[in-house]
Order: sequence, then structure tokens, then C-alpha cells
Amino acid sequence: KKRVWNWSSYLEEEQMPAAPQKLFREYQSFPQGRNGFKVGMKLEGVDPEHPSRFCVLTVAEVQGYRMRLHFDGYPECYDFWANADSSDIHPVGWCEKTSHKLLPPKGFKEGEFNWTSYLKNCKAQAAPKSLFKTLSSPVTPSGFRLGMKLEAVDKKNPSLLCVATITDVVENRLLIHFDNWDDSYDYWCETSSPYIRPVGYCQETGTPLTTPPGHKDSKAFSWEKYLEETNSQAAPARAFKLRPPHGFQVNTKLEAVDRRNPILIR
Ligand code: MLY
Repeated sequence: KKRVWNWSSYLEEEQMPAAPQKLFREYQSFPQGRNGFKVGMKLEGVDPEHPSRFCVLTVAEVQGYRMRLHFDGYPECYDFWANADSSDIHPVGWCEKTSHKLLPPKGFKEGEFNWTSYLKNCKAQAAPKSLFKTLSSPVTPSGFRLGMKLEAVDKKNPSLLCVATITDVVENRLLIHFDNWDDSYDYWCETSSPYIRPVGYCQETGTPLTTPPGHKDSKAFSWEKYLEETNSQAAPARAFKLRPPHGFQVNTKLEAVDRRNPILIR
């Protein structure tokens, strides 16, 4: 006979406690988390599959502090979830203010889209500015600039350190793009991210550097020549968060958690 599943008998059977309520922050609680976004509100945000693109989005569903965002005019299968305090979402008009290209809803030609008439036609509300995350302190200039080159971890292939370019800057975040690859590998990171390293890091540490595909001499890749060819600058080493030498040597023995079997070692 089938029994109905419930938490209390499950925890009893497993002889395991539930994580105590007091360990959770208010915004993690469901459904009373603070989230002012409402279904139907419109906004601008980064396409998670193409992080270089800002798109017209609508709140399709709200669950506690999280919400499902829908690309206007596109099938639901592209919908994605984001936290209310995500840095990837912005109020209506943000792209125009910050000189970013905004991809209009499907069916609009470029330059044909205008928020004011669109909102009126859809009888929709723009998500109020007050709902979006704002930085608690002003942005301090980081030394990183648009177009500068660096060495970056490919987060989809994390064993690779590759030739990359800063292709966008928003507040204290950088868009990392891999030279001669499409934008599906792009990602946004903080200026202090451990995924980015200055030009020359690989050579200094004896790490293989993945050079741009199609680049003629991948064996004899030289940053100096490449910067000259591409008429670009290296991100200055001082802009990177200082990472003191860690002291690990090849073949040093240590204890580590097996991530596929992460039982705590006491
Ligand atoms: N095996 C993958 C590797 C892609 C790596 C892309 N990085 C360097 C941006 C492929 O060839 O598709």
C-alpha cells in the first residue's frame, strides 16, 4: 500500500534533524521573503546563455526571493530563474542610460523599439527602480578598461586558462570574452575574481595557455606580438587582486574532500 510522503515521518525514519529555521535569512524563507517583483512587471536583463546581450524581460512567476523571467516574444523554454537581488537585471531605461544595446522583443526591428509605447501597448508596468539591487558603496575605479586583454579560466572548461578580452564593464563587474570564440562562453565577474589573471601569468607559473583558435602560431604564442596585432592593451597587473604565492609544490601531499563523495573528514 502506498503511503503519503511527509517531512515529519521522513525525518523520523532517517533519524535526521531538519535544518533549524534560525539558520536561514529572511529572504530565504518562502513565501514571505521580501520580493517586491510582481508577475507581469517588465525589466531589462542579461541573457544567461549569451551574457553579452541585454534583453526585454517580463516577470513570469515569483517564488519567494526567486523569480522566473521570460524573454518577450520568445517561447517559454528560454525562461530562466533569478534572485531578486541579481546584478544581471536592471530597470527599464537602464540600457539607454548606460549606452548598452537592448535587444527588443521578437518581432521588433532594431531601432523600432521604444519602452514608453511598448508598455502602453502591453498595458504593462515597468518594475519599479526601488526593487533592484544597488551597490552599498560607490564604485572605485579598478584599472580594468574595456578592450583590455587578460588570461581567464573558461568556466565551462575549468581546466583551461585562455586568452580573453574585457568586452563590457558595469560598475565593479567585467564581461570576460574569449578571443575568437562565440559569446556563449562569456561570463560576468567581479574585478577581484580568482578566475582572471594578468597577461603573463601562465608563462610565469608554467601553466599552459589556451590561445585563440585560428591564431597562426599557437605553439609560439607571444603576448607581445598578439597585443600589437590586435592593437590592444594588457590589463595592468596592479588591477588584479594581489594573490600571495600559495607555497604549494608539485607532488605535495594533502587531505581533501572527494567532491563526488563529499562525506566530511573529521
Ligand atoms: N571542447 C570544447 C572546448 C571549448 C573551449 C572554449 N573556450 C576556450 C572558450 C570545444 O571545442 O567546443
